Amino acid sequence: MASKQHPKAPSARVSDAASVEILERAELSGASTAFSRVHDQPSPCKFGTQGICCRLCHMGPCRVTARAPRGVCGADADTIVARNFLREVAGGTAAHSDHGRHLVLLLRKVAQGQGGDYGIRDETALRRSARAWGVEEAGREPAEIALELSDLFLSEFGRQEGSLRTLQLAPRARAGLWERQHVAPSGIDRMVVESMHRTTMGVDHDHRSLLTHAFRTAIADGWGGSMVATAVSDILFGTPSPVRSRANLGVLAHDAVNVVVHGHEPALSEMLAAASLDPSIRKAAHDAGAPGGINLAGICCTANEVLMRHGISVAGNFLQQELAVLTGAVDMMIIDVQCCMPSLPEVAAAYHTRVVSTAEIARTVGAEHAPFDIKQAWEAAKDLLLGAIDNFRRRDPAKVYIPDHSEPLVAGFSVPAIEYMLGGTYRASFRPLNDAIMQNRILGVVGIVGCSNPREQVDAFTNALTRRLLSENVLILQTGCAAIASAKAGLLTPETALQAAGPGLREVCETVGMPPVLHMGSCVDNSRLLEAATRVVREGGLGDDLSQVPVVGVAPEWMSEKAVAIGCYFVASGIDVVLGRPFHVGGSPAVTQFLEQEATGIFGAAFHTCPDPDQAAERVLSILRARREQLGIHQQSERKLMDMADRRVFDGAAVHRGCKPHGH
Ligand code: SF4
Ligand code: MSK
Repeated sequence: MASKQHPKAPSARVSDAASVEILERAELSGASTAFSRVHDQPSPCKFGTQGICCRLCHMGPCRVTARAPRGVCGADADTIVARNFLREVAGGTAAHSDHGRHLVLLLRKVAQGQGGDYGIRDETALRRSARAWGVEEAGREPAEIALELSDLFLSEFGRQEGSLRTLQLAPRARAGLWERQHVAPSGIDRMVVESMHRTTMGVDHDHRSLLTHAFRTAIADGWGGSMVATAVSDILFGTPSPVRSRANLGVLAHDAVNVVVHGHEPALSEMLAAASLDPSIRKAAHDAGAPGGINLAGICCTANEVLMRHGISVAGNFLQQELAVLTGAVDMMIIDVQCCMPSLPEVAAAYHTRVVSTAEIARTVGAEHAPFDIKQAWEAAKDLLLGAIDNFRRRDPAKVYIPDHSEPLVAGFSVPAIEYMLGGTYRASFRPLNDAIMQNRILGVVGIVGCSNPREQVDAFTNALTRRLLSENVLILQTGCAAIASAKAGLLTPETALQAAGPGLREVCETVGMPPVLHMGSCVDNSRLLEAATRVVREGGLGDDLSQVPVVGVAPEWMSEKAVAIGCYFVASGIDVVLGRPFHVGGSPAVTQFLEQEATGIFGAAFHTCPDPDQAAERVLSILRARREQLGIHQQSERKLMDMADRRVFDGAAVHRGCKPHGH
């Protein structure tokens, strides 16, 4: 059913020209999209927004008001808000970590020779991970290493007692702090289960206790499930390195079969990427009247996975999933898990587009379901592509409108790739970055991550903040839909971004041949940001812990509970997080104070909420400057390259801290 006329023009609700054009057409046709439905949900429930609605038992639901400050059981606003917050963190942790588990199970099958068409594509990544997690690799066969490593990873999910082994990857000072604060997590699954137990009616009622467990659970996500997911993806599919591509709806093609992969898990999309190049598939597409063959493109983080490793183009980020279908040019949209809207089949019904779900745990009413069996992955991928080719014949050219907008980009910045850019093959190192920060040519490093949200103009906050911070000599790391937002704005090309960069940042980037905005992957790959920040600590000269380094995280347009978990593991790691949208915790001043102030006393970092990009930029800059001041590097240093004597001092300090770079 058509929604009410939206009071804001499409150009006020989305930022990029392609989305504006499609949204204008959608409104003319009365198509329902997130942009029209958000207008049908104009004032979110204030109890939900403030986190003071509880439906954890059937004496309720209860809502806290001035007249009724407690639920039937006696729970007050502090308890209810903290329980709701912890459940969000548990949900986000579960999503990232279950993704990681699926990959570990695949690695294990590969190691046992039962991985079907999958194999170990990156033996260097396997050996690097083995060394990082303390698995002997010298003189052993890849399969043997992979089996022991996958068993170790699986034990991290089920560990009942003691801390996660993967916490060893954090700086020693941070891991020690977690132990002292009793937030070092045990098994990843155990943390999620315990979160659900603590929040069930009549268990944990102390907001500090609940929130402390939220941070503990989030550490199990960032340093556990997500870190493992990234490591195993690199082993199975390759460690990303810089690659050129394009982003926005204009990557869809008139003369090719458009297959859009959407979701998060890379196993099927990797196989689709390979199958799309198979001569028999290309011939079938050609025979169907598509001289361009198969045009594989991505949405959301499945897009980021295949972009990072293959340069496959990006059709859009989260809020462009429906817009892609509305081009009338998508012959098949293949969805896996997370961030796939249940509305897709309804949007697709007006076109020939087939929406195909592939994950056993993720069904969508109205979508076709083609369960993905890894044992027949190659055949499954080819079958899907043949189905898309067949459907291409049903495409109605009269209904097709592909906006002529896409931007070039460079992505693929894994930590080894950054290290290589900074130091070259023989002296791959973060030293040049640390030196540039210490010399004040780079003010600091900021991770801009997260989603897009139809309650704000899509991508606007992310891109305004990115431009402003670049001009202030801040190196930007991006993941997820925020990275795609910047790609669509042309900010992921070295040339454009360098024009926006301040003089110090520009000079460093030009010297080492590195762009000032680095696309580091999907939302699960925020683990790469933790890894990069840890490398900075281990390189020496910028403190012993992540809470000292001039690094900040920002989630400008977040919407997912995964972003809540990510924010919590950044803060628990000692990295301040600026939110463009507040959490649903305003109903409890005590919870707000814990997250925004008391967290600093525990972790050395906290949350900050800044609902506009200028305010967010000022907050980020003040945090970076404060950290620089504490390190004593706030004055502009005389520019001086490190000589060997300096280097020995830092190397000695690193050894003293027991910090060895990964893989050494
Ligand atoms: Fe109400 Fe307490 Fe039940 Fe929540 S747990 S619904 S506050 S009675
Ligand atoms: S896809 S979680 S909208 S980043 Fe990872 Fe994008 Fe956020 Fe989903």
